[in-house]
Amino acid sequence: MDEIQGQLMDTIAAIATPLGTGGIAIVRLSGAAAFEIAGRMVRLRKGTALEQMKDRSMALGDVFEAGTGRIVDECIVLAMKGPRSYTGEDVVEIQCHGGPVVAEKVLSLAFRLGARPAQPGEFTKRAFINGRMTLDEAEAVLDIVTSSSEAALFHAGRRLRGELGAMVGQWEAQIVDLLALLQGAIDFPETIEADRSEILGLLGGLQNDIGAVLERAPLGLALSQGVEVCLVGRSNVGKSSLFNALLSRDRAIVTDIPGTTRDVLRESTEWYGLPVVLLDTAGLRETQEVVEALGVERAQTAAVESHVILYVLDDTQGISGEDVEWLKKWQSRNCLAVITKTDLDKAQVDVRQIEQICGDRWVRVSGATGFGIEDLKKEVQSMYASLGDPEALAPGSARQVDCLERALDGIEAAIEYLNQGWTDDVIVLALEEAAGSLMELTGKKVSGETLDRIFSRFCVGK
Ligand SMILES: Nc1nc2c(ncn2[C@@H]2O[C@H](COP(=O)(O)OP(=O)(O)OP(=O)(O)O)[C@@H](O)[C@H]2O)c(=O)[nH]1
Ligand SMILES: [Mg+2]
Repeated sequence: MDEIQGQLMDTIAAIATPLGTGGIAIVRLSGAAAFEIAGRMVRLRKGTALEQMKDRSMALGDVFEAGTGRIVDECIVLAMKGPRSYTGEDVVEIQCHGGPVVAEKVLSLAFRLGARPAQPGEFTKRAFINGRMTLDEAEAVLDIVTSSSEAALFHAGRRLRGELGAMVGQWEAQIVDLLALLQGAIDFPETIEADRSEILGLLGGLQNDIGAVLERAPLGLALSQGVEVCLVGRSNVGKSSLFNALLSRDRAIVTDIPGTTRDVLRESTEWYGLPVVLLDTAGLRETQEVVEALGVERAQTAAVESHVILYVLDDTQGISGEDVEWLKKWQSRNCLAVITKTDLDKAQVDVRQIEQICGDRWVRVSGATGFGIEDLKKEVQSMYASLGDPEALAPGSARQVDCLERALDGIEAAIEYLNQGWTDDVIVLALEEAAGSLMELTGKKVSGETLDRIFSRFCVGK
């Protein structure tokens, strides 16, 4: 943590609002010299010094260029003294007019007076390092900023308010108590005896609780990162037309030439509250053409790596032997057969044949008229709705899932050792692993490398 603490010496600055024209832009400074730097670039209208501003107060002022004295813009200054600020340090926010030139100019003045450019997520990283939030809460901040649906927003909100962290903290405390008991029994075997059946009961409870939260992980990850839905099928069946219809815009090139799509196209969207990343791919076919062959390879990889496969069939052509092979190969995954071009009334796809492979997981649509498109979205959304209540508490990142899985492994190992009659020191080792993994989740125990990985995903200014 020392190396991490060392980074806190500088005063950082960044524009906290998106670049572009708008009502206001906010330039944010954080660090020991925030008030001093802001005081040398903003003159308050009431005539008092900015450094004297009371904690959590605001004042009208003018940003001026040191040296020339030229006024850059009028502004509102917000003063927040550490430790009761977002970062836990002294924070000054300068609200100027919302134009990119003015905001950049104000920021450049802060840099000239000694602030350094903030790295992505550095304000939130400082909040974590200064104990203003736990690591799972910091991750929730990012999920709120990037949430692409209301369900995702509410889910991240619960985590930002520390509900997941509090639960994990309780589990950790229970394990730490057990560790103290076991350690006592090891050190003072004559006076302390750990009741093994009681410990087994407690560990069984923890196993159930952590297991229940882990079961909701697919839903939590879907909400925070989006469900990857991949359109695949033979060439020219109408995948790109569906891609456009599902996005309600003309995103992918559509032609009647087989092999039109080459690369994988990805677009974010939302279907009935479910954040979705939709993928369009090259048609699956044997080809000697180098670029197309690479595209076909990528299509298969994309399908396998996606959460949901939409296998597209052309209703004017029917089902080929290849279609049957692909459908059989992917039916154990979340695969839905999508029969398109139904507007042409050819009805060549034998639905009974589809049902034999996919059961009731098929829909009829038309990329040209939009028929069935909403039903298709609802069908995918319902696959996820069946995973559980979207408002229920669940981990929101692969990192959190990994920590919980390792904690569960540790607990299950301890249960096994207890049942097999191993000595207390072996059980202690397994439980230490479990407690350590839970501490990693909330950030009580974390490496600088993990922090860098988490915060590099943030934008500058957050
Ligand atoms: N009438 C009708 N024509 C469609 C429909 N969907 C696609 N088409 C036509 O079918 C042809 C192929 O459509 P695409 O969407 O490019 O097919 P694709 O599967 O993406 O093709 P590749 O990228 O080559 O694999 C085009 O001429 C489309 O206009 C549909 O629902 N109805
Ligand atoms: Mg295409």
